Amino acid sequence: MADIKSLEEKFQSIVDAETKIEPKDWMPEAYRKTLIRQISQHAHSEIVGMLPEGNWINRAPTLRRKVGLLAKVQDEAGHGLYLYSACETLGIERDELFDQLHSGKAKYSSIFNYPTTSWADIGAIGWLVDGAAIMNQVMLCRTSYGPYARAMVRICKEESFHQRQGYEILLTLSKGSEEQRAMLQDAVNRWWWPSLMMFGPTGKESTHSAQSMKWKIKRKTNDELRQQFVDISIGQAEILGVTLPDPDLKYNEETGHYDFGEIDWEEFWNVVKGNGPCNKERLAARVKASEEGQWVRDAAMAYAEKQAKRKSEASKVA
Ligand code: FAQ
Repeated sequence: MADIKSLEEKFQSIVDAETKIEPKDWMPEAYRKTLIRQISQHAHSEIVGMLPEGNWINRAPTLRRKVGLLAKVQDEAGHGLYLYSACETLGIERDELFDQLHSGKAKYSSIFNYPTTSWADIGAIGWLVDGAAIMNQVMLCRTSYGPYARAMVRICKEESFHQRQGYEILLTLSKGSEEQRAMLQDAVNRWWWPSLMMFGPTGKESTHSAQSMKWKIKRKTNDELRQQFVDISIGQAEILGVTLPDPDLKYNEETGHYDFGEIDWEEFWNVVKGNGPCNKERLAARVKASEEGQWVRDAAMAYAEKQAKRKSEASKVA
């Protein structure tokens, strides 16, 4: 018992000294579990996040837009793969992570349970959803676990491109016809609040924050990041000529930040618990993709086994 305590103290002093924790280092079991939970939820979010946008690849308005969107959706797949790999360094198999997603045991970001009903939604996802994701992920480049921090550096660079491709789509719509401007406003009306929810629950409802901040897994609270996101979005909305759907948005001279209205937390928890507009559809799509891809994994395993067998037979002969 005393041993564990001194190991934990030593671990905390390493974290406090800003030295990265690496896979073979000793770590408290709860630290490992928290990381597996967060990194796997993050990986699942990237993979499920391909679905709402994938819906528009064959309906993109021009070849240039299609190429941009295809590249973005492929990047999300890559992010999922880096993150699953980072998660595996903590001693969990990828199959188990997939089982957790497919059985509904693992969470993924609430935002991907909303539908993409118009082309402007693709712009709004880039501007707001990727924008919110970057706000959160920049701090994760300094997270205490080495493999996660290193994966985040590359992911953030790619997310910045995603944010700009989305904003550019909206900028083009903002200079278009009345109908296009209405489509832009409608998309912003639907994506604004769910984007604020992405940062996670507020105050004490954020049950993991205090411990994760102590371990420097998280560097800022959900509320701090949400506020930063609101503050930077105001000027960007002005350039687009859109109104953010919150009558309570107002600059506060005292705090130097924008005050904003009450988030509908009932809606948030409802979506997190699996009752959002697209939860069932999203999970069904992932389960179907996994089942249909089983033969590829089986073939790859059979090939690897055959190669290993040949290699061991060859070494016996030699
Ligand atoms: N949705 O105590 P906290 C992207 C859960 S990637 C669903 O505050 P924590 C790229 C939370 O898991 C977007 N559940 O938790 C892209 C916990 O439940 P549990 C994803 C949520 O971990 C863009 C409970 O509530 N980004 O968008 C959500 O300290 C465009 C209590 O919450 C990441 O995953 C939510 N929004 O803080 C792809 C970043 N929020 O596990 C395609 C990494 C909270 O106890 C297109 N993750 N919950 O059952 C993080 O930074 C953190 O995990 C937070 C939550 C900040 C998300």
